[in-house]
Parts: sequence; structure tokens; C-alpha cells
Amino acid sequence: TILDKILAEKTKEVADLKQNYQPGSIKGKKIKVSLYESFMKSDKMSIIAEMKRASPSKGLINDGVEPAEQGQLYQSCGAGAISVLTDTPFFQGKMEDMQAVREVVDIPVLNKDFIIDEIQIDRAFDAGANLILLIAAALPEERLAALYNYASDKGLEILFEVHNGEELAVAQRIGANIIGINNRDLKTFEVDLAVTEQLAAKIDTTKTLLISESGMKEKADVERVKQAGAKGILVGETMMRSVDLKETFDI
Ligand code: IGP
Repeated sequence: TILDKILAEKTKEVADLKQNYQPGSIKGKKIKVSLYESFMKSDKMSIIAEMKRASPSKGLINDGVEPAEQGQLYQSCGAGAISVLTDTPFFQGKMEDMQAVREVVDIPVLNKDFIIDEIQIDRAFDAGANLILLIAAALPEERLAALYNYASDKGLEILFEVHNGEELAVAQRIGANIIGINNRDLKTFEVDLAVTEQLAAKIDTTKTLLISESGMKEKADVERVKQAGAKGILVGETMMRSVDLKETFDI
């Protein structure tokens, strides 16, 4: 599957980082903010707007984007947080994209990547991320728990991504307080908002912050996941293709 291919690339990247990355050597700007606190407090739907140049399922989306400019736009249009893809081989992103965004916004910044090792968490932290992504489908439970605790001990928040009931059970055993339900199956690319509806029913959304991820294109989509209990949505492609972000944020 594509996920297997991505993880194979990450294994190489991690080997390289362990050779060449000195923890603490990147000195990104640091801003202390909590996505959990701000999203739980808000009574409106909160939006995590994503910086996504390309993807394995869509190819090039918006290659020429200027991260700092786009990040500022996202914030001024009302984003509650910004997600930045930093994977290069499959998404054409890089850590510098995230740093550039971090320099110009004061809302939480999520390092969107496929994290399989502590060294990636060190680098995300050094570069100024407030949150990292952990994908349940990527690793066994013990590794997910170890990485979760490692990130949490560094003061990072974790968006714990699930796509089915088993993965949700893992998230709940680990004690994840921010759960992202990915409507896209990372193995088949199939997108179905019903995934949010089915899994949300098993979550106490008064304590766990529920984010619905992927496939949001219009108001009706947002309404649907809001009804299901999502307090936030993660939107990539629709934001990156938007010619009128003010209007797009009105979804
Ligand atoms: C955004 P979309 O359909 O709005 O572009 O999706 C985001 O959910 C998606 O980029 C994503 C993702 C991921 C990317 C969700 N989980 C894990 C890379 C890795």
C-alpha cells in the first residue's frame, strides 16, 4: 500500500536524521499555545488549515505556495491552527515550510508528517511545532504509546489519527485527548464522511477533542461532522485551491 511505501521512505529518513541531526541544532521560534484549550473553549467549529503542496492521491495541488504568506492568510481568515506537511517525497513539503509559518503566526502549528521515531519529534519541537501527528495505522500500539509520551513530555500536543474502531480503541487506551478521525483511508485513498459519524459515536466529546480530517469541500460536509460531534476540522486541498480564502473559511 501507499502507507507502506511512505513508511519505508521514513525509515531511511530516520536513519539519516540519526546520523546527521543534532537535537537542538534547529532553533525555531517558540510560541506556547494549546490547541486543545482553544478548540474546546470555542463554541464555533474550529478550523485547522493545512499547507499541502501535493499529495499521493491528488498529485500537485498548489506547488507555488509561499508558506509565510499562506500562513498569514490562514490566520487572518480565522484559522484556529495551521498544519504544515513536511514530508518531501510524497507531499513536496519540508521542515522549512513549517518554520516559515511559525515565524509569522501565533496560533498552534501542527507538524504533519509520518512520525515513527523520537528523533523526528525532537526536530519538530526544535523547529517550533506545537503539535505532532501520530497515525495509529503506522505503528504498533507500544511504539505509539512511547512516542505519545515522549512528545507529551516535551510539552507538545498530539493529534492522534484513527480510521477505524480498533485504532480508536488504541487512541483511548493511550489516553489521547485530541483524536483526529481521518475520513480518508490511507491505504485505498477512499474518502467517506460516514467514518467520522460511526467513530464519533464512541467518543466522549466533552472530554476528548474530536477533529474530523480530510474531504471537506462545502458547508454541508462541515455540518455533517459537526452534528457527529466534531469541534474541529482539518482542511487541506480545499484551502490550497481556494481563490477566496475569506469565503472558504465561511464553510
Ligand atoms: C487534509 P484534505 O482532503 O482536506 O486535503 O485532507 C488532511 O486531513 C490530510 O492531508 C491528511 C494527511 C494525513 C496527510 C490527513 N491525515 C496523514 C498526510 C498524512
